[in-house]
This record gives sequence, C-alpha cells and structure tokens, in this order.
Amino acid sequence: MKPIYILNGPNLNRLGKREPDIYGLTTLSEVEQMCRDAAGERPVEFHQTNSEERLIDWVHEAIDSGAGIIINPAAFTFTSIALLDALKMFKGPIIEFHISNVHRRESIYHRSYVSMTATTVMAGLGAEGYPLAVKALETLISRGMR
Ligand code: DHK
Repeated sequence: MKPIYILNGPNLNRLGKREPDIYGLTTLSEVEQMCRDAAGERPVEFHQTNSEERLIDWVHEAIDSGAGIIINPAAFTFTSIALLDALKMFKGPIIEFHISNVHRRESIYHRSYVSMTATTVMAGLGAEGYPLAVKALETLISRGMR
C-alpha cells in the first residue's frame, strides 16, 4: 500500500509554544501520532522542515511513490511558486491544510499559490483537524479524485 505524505512547512516544529492563541498547545509530535492513528494500515510519511528546498524534495518523493498528500506549507503557501510547480506534478489528491482560518487573518495570508492545484483546502479546525484530513484523504484516494 502506497504511503500518504503529510508535509509541514516552516515554524511548525514550534507547535505548542508558537502563538498558542492561534495554533493551540498540541505539539507536532502529538499531531504526528494522531495522524498515524487515523491512518490505520496506511503507511505515513510525516515530515516537517523550515527549508523550501527540502519541502519540495519531499513532494518529488511523493510524486514517485505517494498515494496522496496533506500539506501545511505554512508561510510558503503564500510565497512559493516553486512549491506550486512541484505539487502540480503530483497525480493523486492533495489536501492543503492550515491549523488556523487563514481567511480570517491578516491579508498576507489570503492568497495561496497552493490552492491553485490542491484538490481541497481545510483551514481553521486547529491541530485536531489533521486526523480529519487523513480520513478525508483516504476518501479522495478511494474515489480516485485529483
Ligand atoms: C501556519 C503558518 O505558519 C502560517 O504561516 C500560515 C498556517 C497559517 C496554519 O494555520 O497552519 O499562515
């Protein structure tokens, strides 16, 4: 069974300590465990990086061997055409995920390059939204959606 890729961008390694009024107190390692629990038999590649290059390299890995992607690109959502170009190559479903409701925040968070290719966008559910995204991705995979 092909793995799903759950990719996290810059500053998300600081979850639990970073602006808890926005991002909550759940740590990234707790998020990873919730995702693995929700994935059941499905293998999970769970990664976080503060480097745009490394994030793109994981997208390339997913292109060759992944069933689906959940990506929280964090700030790269709004800046990276290189990330958009990489995600466009992925043939499976892509869920763009944000812990906060980016549309209710400062305008710098309102225009997502990733949304130009994502199958769907989930935002504002908090860290507890990650396992919901895992379940949603399984549905998209089973329906062969892109
Ligand atoms: C996380 C970030 O780091 C911000 O740059 C985004 C996103 C919001 C989130 O809500 O998960 O704007």
